Amino acid sequence: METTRIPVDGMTCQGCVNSLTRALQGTPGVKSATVTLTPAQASIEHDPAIAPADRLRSVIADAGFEAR
Ligand SMILES: [Cu+2]
Repeated sequence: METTRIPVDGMTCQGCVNSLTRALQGTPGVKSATVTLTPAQASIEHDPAIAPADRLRSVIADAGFEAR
């Protein structure tokens, strides 16, 4: 298990935070995800063998946000 912090652009409200949290937590290999607006980022505890950082970044993009 590994923790990765990814800055996220495009979130404007708590609804964005909630939907991104759900998308990340619904991803296989993700144990937990904490998303905040300030700072705008996602902190994700994940198994990199199942959910590598690249996969997490594409989940963020698919949810409509931009992983920096
Ligand atoms: Cu929003």
